[in-house]
Amino acid sequence: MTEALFTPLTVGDLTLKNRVVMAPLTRNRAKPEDDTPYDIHAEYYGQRAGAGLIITEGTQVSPEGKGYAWTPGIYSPAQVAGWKAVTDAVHAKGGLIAAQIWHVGRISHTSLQQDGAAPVAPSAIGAESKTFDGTGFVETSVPRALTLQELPRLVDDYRKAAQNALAAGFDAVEIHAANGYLIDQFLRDTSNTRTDAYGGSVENRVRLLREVVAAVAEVMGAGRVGVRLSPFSNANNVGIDSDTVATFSAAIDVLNDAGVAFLHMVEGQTGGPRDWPAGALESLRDRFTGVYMANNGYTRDTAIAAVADGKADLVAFGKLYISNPDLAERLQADAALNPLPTSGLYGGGREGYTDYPSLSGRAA
Ligand code: 8OZ
Repeated sequence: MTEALFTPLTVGDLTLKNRVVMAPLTRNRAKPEDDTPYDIHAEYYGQRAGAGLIITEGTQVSPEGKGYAWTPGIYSPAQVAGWKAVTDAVHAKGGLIAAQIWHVGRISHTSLQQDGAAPVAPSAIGAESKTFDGTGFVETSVPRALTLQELPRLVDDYRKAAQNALAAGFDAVEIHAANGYLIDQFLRDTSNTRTDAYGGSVENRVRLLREVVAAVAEVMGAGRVGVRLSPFSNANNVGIDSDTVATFSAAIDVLNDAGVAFLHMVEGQTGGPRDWPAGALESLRDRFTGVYMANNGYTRDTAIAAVADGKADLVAFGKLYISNPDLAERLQADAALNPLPTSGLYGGGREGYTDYPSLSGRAA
């Protein structure tokens, strides 16, 4: 049964060498002037190429999509060049890597926006959440509601991000539709009170997701697209939808209709308890017709059991990948894991980033 986690799997157009995925991890180390990845990003991701698939940290599709200091973008030529070095490093070590494309919506601050503009969101409702502006944690700014006329531009930003991901050599794209960021804000009736074609009914609230998935799939091919959802999470104080199963069933139907390769599911509260109403997660998981990637609090034992029992096709590990560059190899060997770090998570350079030892005792 142990082997279940370490056997290859075809995921859309890709063949993963094992079922261990490196989950997206925001580390706030991009070049401050232009949100470009450094050479240490290439080193960091290259060290982790033993995963069946790496999913990058969230990378903003536009300056407007930025919500934290020092997160990387994927909209400029310099950013594409920086990411090309990353994908080259991963491919040189036999790995596969997907770009997670991200727009934070209202989880931002005017100081992070061009000309100090208000962040954008489906509705002008503040999140009562915090973000990091480069000096400390600050309350997120009250957003302005996107107009109906500018939504095609927004979809286009995702399309361009996918084109850039392709140009940068990524094997796939994961659309970030989780954790209370822009697409999740559109999905839920707590953060979306629009009265036009993008709000109100469930069909309307999934419309932006449908259009973004279509645009990205047109560029990448649906077999190279995944989507991350977190239906049961109140991350970034997004608010729990009044009918989570109905809303997210419709979201999953969007993914099924488009034939995307994988659904990346945050099971329960992001980084917290694996809680959901009885049967709700299972009904969403069973509804999806593609490859199901489970995430949130998995250990070696629970991951092996989930794959062996058919409850997951892939398991994404976040925290464990921070200090264990060779996590997949360690899990397979049932080797000891490096302890989780308590500092160096967000911001800084090599320290706490590329200096964790692999099994051989050297930095990977
Ligand atoms: C931690 C810090 C900042 C952003 C997410 C992109 O939760 C994030 C994130 C996580 O999806």
